[in-house]
Amino acid sequence: MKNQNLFTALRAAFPADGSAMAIETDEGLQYSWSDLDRATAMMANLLKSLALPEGSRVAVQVEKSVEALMLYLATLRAGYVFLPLNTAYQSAEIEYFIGNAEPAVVVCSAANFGWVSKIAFKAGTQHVFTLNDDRTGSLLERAAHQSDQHQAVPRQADDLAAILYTSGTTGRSKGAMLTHGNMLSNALTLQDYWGWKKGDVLIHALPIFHVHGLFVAIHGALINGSKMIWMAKFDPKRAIAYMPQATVFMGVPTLYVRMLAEPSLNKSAVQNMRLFIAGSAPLLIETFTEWQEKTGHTILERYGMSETAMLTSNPYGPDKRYAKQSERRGGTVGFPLPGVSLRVMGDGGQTLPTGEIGGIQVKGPNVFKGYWRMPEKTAEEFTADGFFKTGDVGKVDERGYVTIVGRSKDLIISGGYNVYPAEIEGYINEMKGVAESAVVGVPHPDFGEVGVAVVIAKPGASVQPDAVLAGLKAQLANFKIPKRCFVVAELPRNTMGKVQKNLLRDQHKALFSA
Ligand code: MCA
Ligand code: AMP
Repeated sequence: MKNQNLFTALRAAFPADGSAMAIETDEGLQYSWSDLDRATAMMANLLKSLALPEGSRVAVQVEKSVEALMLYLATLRAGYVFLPLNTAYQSAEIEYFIGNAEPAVVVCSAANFGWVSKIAFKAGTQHVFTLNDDRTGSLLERAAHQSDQHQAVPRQADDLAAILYTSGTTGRSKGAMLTHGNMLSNALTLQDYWGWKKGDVLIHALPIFHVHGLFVAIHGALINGSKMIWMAKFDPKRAIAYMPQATVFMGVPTLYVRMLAEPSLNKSAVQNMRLFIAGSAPLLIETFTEWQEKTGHTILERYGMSETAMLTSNPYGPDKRYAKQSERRGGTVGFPLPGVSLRVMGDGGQTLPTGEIGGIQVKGPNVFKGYWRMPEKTAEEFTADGFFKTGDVGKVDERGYVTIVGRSKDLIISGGYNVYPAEIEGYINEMKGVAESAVVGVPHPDFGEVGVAVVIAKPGASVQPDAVLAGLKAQLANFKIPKRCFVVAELPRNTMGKVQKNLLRDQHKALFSA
């Protein structure tokens, strides 16, 4: 059967001139296409030399760097499964992911080697390497002794390429298993749908441990043989300053909000740009409109999930292949991508007519294989006829535009990161003196939405809001920490005794109004 290794497809798109520049970093480092090819070969040979079992996971928690990107590509090339981990995750979070995924290889920063290696060895991991964002660490030292020639390991479309952990509304995080076929089909679809052109240059400003920065942005550039301007960390001033040398930008809404606050953002700064894409969280219509006014560009909003990569997108422009799809409409996430079936379902399991609001379900070559070692959870999330239940609530209008109006899952999306209230509440409820808690999302001018914790103390106990937040900070990734905490006498409940989170959201909705 034909080799469907995603790396092989990306590699095939590298420009014939290997000396041309593939990546230029904000530190002034330059990487050519042959640098990418040779360095990923060396890392793939290192992985090969470890004689890992088929399907081994390579778990990686390192700062963003081009070498970290190379490690991702090398893992694909060697036929193993990549497991990216947010650098904000702390030990309890990492212990769960490593314990659950049982990676054969773990790569972390030298600064974290002590605690990460302890967790990894306890979970049975054989190899722990270090990789720092200054091109040092044992991974590169060991790879330096390897050959720079490597034949990509053949993979089938259905073979695993990556596992992305997404938190659960209840219970622990689930590892979404994405295949080579899922990601290659999505990359090719987006290359076409977004009109990627020869000569495009992408400003890569997002972290590389989630779908947006790792897959949508990187696959998009590589499968088009396009150069990337690589920002280790997003900075609005510098992002704008790169625009005269670039054509495509991708960001979560917070990045657009922050750029809009910069006086340097104007029509002349963006005149070389072809396309601005937003996603991962709702783009406010105010941001969409203000961007249009200031830059003359219409942001293209799209919608996806870790489990599915990209599902829908506003159109790039008029395209005779897709009737009626020409205008990018603010407040909508556009049309189901070619190959994606999307339907809106009522509570009774019936497909709803145009314009009615219900649960969004999807099917397509991009939809994941299931949750890692959770067959029951996987079965629950799919319908009998093979549609995946996204947990998003929305509608489709008469022209086919999809709008997301809410979520049936209790989830806060803050600055593009997902925060599950159930997880935070679990930690708060364990604290001394706490009887119960509720975490809700409220509007925030910078992050779109942030968490607020509302806590009830046990009778006779005294609980301090700052102590609750400090206690959480010691255990959880920083973006999950609620921005405010209130200790109250009681929580609003319905007649069934269930906490009415909508009332709490309403009560605190103006906390951060600008
Ligand atoms: C940072 N902080 C946050 C967030 N980020 N608080 C809430 N939400 C956040 N997202 C807090 C930190 O806890 C810290 O607080 C303070 O802000 C400064 O932290 P720092 O790391 O310096 O922040 P930053 O550099 O300003 O980061 C903001 C950011 C970042 C650039 C917007 O959050 C970011 O890169 N977001 C993008 C996330 C992303 O790529 N999502 C894609 C998911 P303290 O000092 O109190 O500790 S993929 C996906 O959703 C799907 C599939 C899709 O459709 O794409
Ligand atoms: P994740 O679990 O990080 O993959 O986040 C996926 C979720 O992000 C989706 O289920 C949506 O709720 C949300 N999301 C992604 N893109 C958009 C968008 N353009 N508008 C609204 N929500 C979005």
